[in-house]
Amino acid sequence: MERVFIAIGSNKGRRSDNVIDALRKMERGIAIRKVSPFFTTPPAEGAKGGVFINGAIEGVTSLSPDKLLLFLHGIEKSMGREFPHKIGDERTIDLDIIFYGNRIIKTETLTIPHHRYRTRNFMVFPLYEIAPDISDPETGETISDIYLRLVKNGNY
Ligand code: PH2
Ligand code: MG
Ligand code: MG
Repeated sequence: MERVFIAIGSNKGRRSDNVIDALRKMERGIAIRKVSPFFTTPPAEGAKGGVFINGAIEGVTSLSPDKLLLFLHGIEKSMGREFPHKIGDERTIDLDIIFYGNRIIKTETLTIPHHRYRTRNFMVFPLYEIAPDISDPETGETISDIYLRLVKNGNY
């Protein structure tokens, strides 16, 4: 069993309904331990469409990293996401693995910790609410350190 953190985003359709639907589906493969508050966030990095809601969960799973990725993709597909993802597309649901235990993984299909989470308010702010004290296995910083850096740089 590994502890995992997953970022959740939606900017298409009934966003809060989509999130609840995704949480229910995730529980088929992940024992959810914590759910963060959800924030409304402006589309960043050229994303098209409307305002997002973003949050994160902490859970425990026996799925391997690759199986977890397939499991999350299956949920995205079942909720109308097109594959392969087109960069910037509006999405009913986006489920991204931020941490998988303390593992550092870099393959063609999977980068853990998430390759951009450290500079993304919409990932760090929810994570800070549920896991301020955990350390990034790659940099050793706590989520609190990363959060404070973003806020001090005026990124909020
Ligand atoms: N996800 C992206 C790109 N831009 N912007 C916000 N506000 N929220 C997101 O979840 C998001 C984004 C790529 O997955
Ligand atoms: Mg994403
Ligand atoms: Mg994604």
